[in-house]
Amino acid sequence: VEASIPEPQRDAWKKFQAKPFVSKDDFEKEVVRHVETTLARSMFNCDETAAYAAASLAFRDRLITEWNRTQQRQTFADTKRVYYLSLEFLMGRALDNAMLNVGLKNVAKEGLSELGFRIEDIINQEHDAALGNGGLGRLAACFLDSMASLNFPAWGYGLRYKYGIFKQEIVDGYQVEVPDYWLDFNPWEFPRHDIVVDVQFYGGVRKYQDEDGKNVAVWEGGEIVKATAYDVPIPGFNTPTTNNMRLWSSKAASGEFDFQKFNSGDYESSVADQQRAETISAVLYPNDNLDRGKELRLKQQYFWVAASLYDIVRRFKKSKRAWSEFPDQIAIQLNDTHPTLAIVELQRILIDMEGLDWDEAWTIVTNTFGYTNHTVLPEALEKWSVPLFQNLLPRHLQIIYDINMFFLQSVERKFPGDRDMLGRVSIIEESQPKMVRMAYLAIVGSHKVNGVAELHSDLIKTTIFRDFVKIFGPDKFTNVTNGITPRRWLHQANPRLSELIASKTGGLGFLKDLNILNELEKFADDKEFKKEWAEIKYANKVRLAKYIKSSTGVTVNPSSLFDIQVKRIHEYKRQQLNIFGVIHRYLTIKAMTPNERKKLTPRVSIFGGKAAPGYWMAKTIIHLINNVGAVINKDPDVGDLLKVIFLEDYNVSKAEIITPASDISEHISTAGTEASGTSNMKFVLNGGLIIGTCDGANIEITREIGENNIFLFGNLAEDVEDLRHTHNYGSHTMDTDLVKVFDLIKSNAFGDAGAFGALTGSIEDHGDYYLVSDDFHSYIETQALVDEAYKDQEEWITKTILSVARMGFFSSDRCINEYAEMIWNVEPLPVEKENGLGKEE
Ligand code: CR1
Repeated sequence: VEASIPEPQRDAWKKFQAKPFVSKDDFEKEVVRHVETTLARSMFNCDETAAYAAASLAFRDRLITEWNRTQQRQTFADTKRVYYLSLEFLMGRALDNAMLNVGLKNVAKEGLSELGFRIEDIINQEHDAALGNGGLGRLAACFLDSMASLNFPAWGYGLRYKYGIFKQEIVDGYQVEVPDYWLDFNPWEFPRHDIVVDVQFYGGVRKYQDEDGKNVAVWEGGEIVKATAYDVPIPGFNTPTTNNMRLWSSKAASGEFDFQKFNSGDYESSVADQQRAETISAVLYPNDNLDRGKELRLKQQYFWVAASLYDIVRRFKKSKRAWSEFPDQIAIQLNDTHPTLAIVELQRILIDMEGLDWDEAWTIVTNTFGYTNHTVLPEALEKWSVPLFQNLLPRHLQIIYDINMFFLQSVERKFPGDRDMLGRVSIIEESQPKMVRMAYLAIVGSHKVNGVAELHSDLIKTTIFRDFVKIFGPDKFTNVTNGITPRRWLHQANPRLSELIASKTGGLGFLKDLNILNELEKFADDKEFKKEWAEIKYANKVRLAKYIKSSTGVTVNPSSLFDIQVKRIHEYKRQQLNIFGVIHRYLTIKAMTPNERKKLTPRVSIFGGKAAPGYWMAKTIIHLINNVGAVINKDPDVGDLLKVIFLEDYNVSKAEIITPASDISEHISTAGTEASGTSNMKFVLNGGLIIGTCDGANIEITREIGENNIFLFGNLAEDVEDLRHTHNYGSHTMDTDLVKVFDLIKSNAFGDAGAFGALTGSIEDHGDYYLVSDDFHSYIETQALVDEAYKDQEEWITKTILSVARMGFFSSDRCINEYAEMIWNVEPLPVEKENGLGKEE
């Protein structure tokens, strides 16, 4: 820790050291000060926006004081640190989370009330930080929360996109994308104008032998872009530990060259350079589980990786340790293949800049990195064309070729003469053009590779990475089943449920040790407890019903069964199966007598999620859902028996309202396609049951909560391949109920059927890759079981209590402890609680 103030003057500093506020009065004082000074408003001129800004600034100041202390403590302790590299961090809102994690939400609530505001209104002013697409980005956010809460010395590294995931509007039933400019006012970030890294692109490589006969490679020419650091404090729950998320923003290097251009009157092109550089961190690619191979994306990846590694290496070099100690001090986790270039960059730094031998460097590299795979979908596996690489990162391409050569030599030694194997596992795919297979590079350059749920981790070992298990042995491959932070997804999203649980389990301890939820089992048949439990669910449904009314105009009855599917729209996640099921239900209702209708369980089918802007089929599914809703919601024969809602612009803050309000949620991917899923965990933790396929984490959820408490249906992963084969080469007979659904669509009942031809055609005529027809019958039957089960409310409530009681395993704290032990080999840095910090509410 650098300290520039000499000893004699330090007393004055100590005396006036920042003191984080603890009391209501001090909080109010801070708010008023920020309104008057930071926001430059005159007294009494404060609307909700300004009150949000001031309250956030007050909390930010508090977090940053703790952040400084945490960084000092961690530097002083000099223990191993974790760096979590993720191109996405889907953080959502920060104020509510900050208040809860430091244990001062009640203080803030009373303080704001004295100043004339309701805390909910203030919290609602905040714009989501939406630097992610879906599960992968939200997982990174949950992990940051857990690492801080468990006192791990850990940093997140990412990109500071100017535009996060687009805002979704629904116009005439269609998705329209609107840019998400979120940085207008962001009190949670600290620009670090003193932390700037030069990142090089393009140019060429000059090779020569130095006096000692050593081969030297110099990467020269090309262009330089500047990376500026923006730091975001990450508060742990009930601990002073406040970790860091460092996001990089790009800017043109304003070197002499630009200056010359500018002076010589070439103003336009100097501005163009500036803009081109700023484009790098301008926008998040809006694809979930899809790789489009665009050059700008590769530029983003290298920009972020180069800046982060420079930062990490610089910090290490200050410790003056030997290079061999690098992996004892640093663990770097690659969140999917997006940061795989970090492997190559570290090797380049060690051999080209620091002069280490190849082997010495490679040992350090492989002991430093761990790689998490998040998908088996072929269209999501990253590959970059060799010519593109050659142009943008010429030195890196050479190093990749060398890594590949040494790797293939070792394979050859192990499997002599197996040329097929060499071709299959080569990091370079011999296609036209040649491609760099990033997942293979990530495996070869890491010491551990993990999947995100048991089935998924088994699948990668037996399918896409089979050969690598033979080469490296099975111990290199492991599983860490995903989890979620109970702080945001229970305490923050469902405060009443959290309070009830706290009252029965002796306080908020369950938020740090989620297995304490087990104690709820003994209340599963407790009349009084069940009543309160049910009241809370009902209140959460009323809250969602109000939101539905205000956002869509549709009135829904909170006593109906709320059936929710919210996640990115994707054919493999099968929202089409759900909406076809809804249409089937509609047909059934229409065919019923009034007496029969009386016996039916009324349902509200709620959908939400974004489609990637270029994913036509996903957009068609959204269109169909909206058109079906428009017809059903105004059909007098149906009334309250069925309502269909599409919630616009699903995001983290909306998930906090939606998740606690479900009775049943849908996790119905084609078996073997959803690596884990994490919203399944959120819904069960909030007292909802799920209908799902035997896929991803659904399987482990079933094991934990018991198969009586979940509605499973559909074909198994092991049978998918054969079924697809039959579709394509045998006979493909459509499910008869699904045919009726398609007939209704084709009768233009939901608008011009031509609009949905590609969707129905993909199932009827083009092989039904996602097995919609194969699973339809089982899905419909299982939904009927849900209807029946819901009629017995006593039994239903018992099921939900038992399920919540058994969800302890799915805390992201458990995941982080597993990563720490099996992959990172790091220990937490315990902290003494300081005065007034981490108080429980
Ligand atoms: C998976 O599709 C999983 C998350 C987080 C996604 C989802 O099932 O829960 O990762 N994969 O592990 C992904 O985005 C690029 O791959």
